[in-house]
Amino acid sequence: MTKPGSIASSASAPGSAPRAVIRLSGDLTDFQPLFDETIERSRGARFVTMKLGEARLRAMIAVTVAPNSYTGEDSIDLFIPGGSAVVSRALREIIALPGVRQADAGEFTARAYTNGKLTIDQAKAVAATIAAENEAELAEVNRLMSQSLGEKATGWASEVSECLALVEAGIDFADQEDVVAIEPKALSDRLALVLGEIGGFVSGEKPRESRADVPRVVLAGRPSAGKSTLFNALVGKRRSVVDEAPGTTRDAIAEIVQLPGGSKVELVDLAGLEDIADDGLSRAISKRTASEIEAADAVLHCDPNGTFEDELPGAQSALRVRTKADLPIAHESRADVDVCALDGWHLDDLRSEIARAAGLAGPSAGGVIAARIDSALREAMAHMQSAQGLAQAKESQWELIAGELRLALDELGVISGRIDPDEVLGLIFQTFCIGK
Ligand SMILES: Nc1nc2c(ncn2[C@@H]2O[C@H](COP(=O)(O)OP(=O)(O)OP(=O)(O)O)[C@@H](O)[C@H]2O)c(=O)[nH]1
Ligand SMILES: [Mg+2]
Repeated sequence: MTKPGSIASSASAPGSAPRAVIRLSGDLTDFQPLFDETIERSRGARFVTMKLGEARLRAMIAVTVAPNSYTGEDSIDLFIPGGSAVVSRALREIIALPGVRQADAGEFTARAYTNGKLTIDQAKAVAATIAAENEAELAEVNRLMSQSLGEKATGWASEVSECLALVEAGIDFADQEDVVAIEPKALSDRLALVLGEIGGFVSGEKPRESRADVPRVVLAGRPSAGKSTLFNALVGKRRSVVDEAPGTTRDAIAEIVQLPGGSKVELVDLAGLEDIADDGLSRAISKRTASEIEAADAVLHCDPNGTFEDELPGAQSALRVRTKADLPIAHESRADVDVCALDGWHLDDLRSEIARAAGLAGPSAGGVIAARIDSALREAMAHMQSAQGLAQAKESQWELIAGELRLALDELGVISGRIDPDEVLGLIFQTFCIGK
């Protein structure tokens, strides 16, 4: 999965600082044109003169040579004055060199993994430590790491493989009546042991898979605030009726929306909040709207004025969204996000904010990895349970049992890194910050 070429990236936080570090990895000769001096292929720190077009910059470099560097390749840590203009200029010069390109997110660590410098658990720990956004997330990642789940999953996978081998042997010798590779009961018992162990690892919370378990995010606000227009823009189709007349939406309309980082929410367009007219229908609509707001996991308070003076009935904290941001307002917006659903302005920002407001991990490595591991374990368990069920049936269907065991193995392989490393690797390394 790693692309060839030498790579470079700033390893410092954005902004100015006394010193900045740029990391380079790959082939030292690719980087040689950057410097007046010849860069010896030997470990150590030295002062050099760096070329920035006609200008010259004194810099310090720390060279590590393959295979003893972080990436396992020849590497240079380049220390330069930390002004952000200098850093971006230097990076531009570096990635303009033939054979050198900007590193992808996580690429240094991906290379370390491919070059055998890190185990998958260690690579995940790097990802997680960089990205863990809060204490709870870090604790979750630590829980997974400290129990060296990779090793355990390998153990479970080898037990399941053994069962599979026996089942397949049974199928191969099905015509020889006296050969029984594994009795259904024995198979079921062996799987039960593994299931018991895996069960201890999956988190207590149910996975958010079924539609009902996806967080519900409602759009609330005055009539004609632009809720339905925003809803349609986020959903990507004209699902809700839009009209200039206030009071267009009368009922709750729900659609699943994909968010950055692979998470999903159920977005709900609601009727506008009005002073309740004294008729049965209006009251019923208001009641429905209020109960949707109260039950929601997150509320998007839509207000084209950006003042958010309306009280939302029973809502916990709401994300303040100024709609119709193409229309000027005479005061400063007090919104968390200003959007225009007509041309899509800031809708990506809004999507990220929705993920955060709905309590989804979003695109951070810790959450994504923990969720992926959890879902792989659950899937593996489900397949093993089906295999048990099939084994206990009157006529054991060995072909189907073998199929289920193979699927369980695929899932466990996601964690042990043996069978389907690419997918999980891609996931891990993409969630890194660039420069790691
Ligand atoms: N200029 C501008 N107009 C918008 C924007 N979004 C919506 N509108 C217009 O505002 C009017 C009301 O839009 P809706 O999306 O139906 O508003 P709503 O909040 O769903 O209204 P109700 O269902 O009646 O509560 C329509 O005429 C839209 O075309 C926007 O971003 N900019
Ligand atoms: Mg509407």
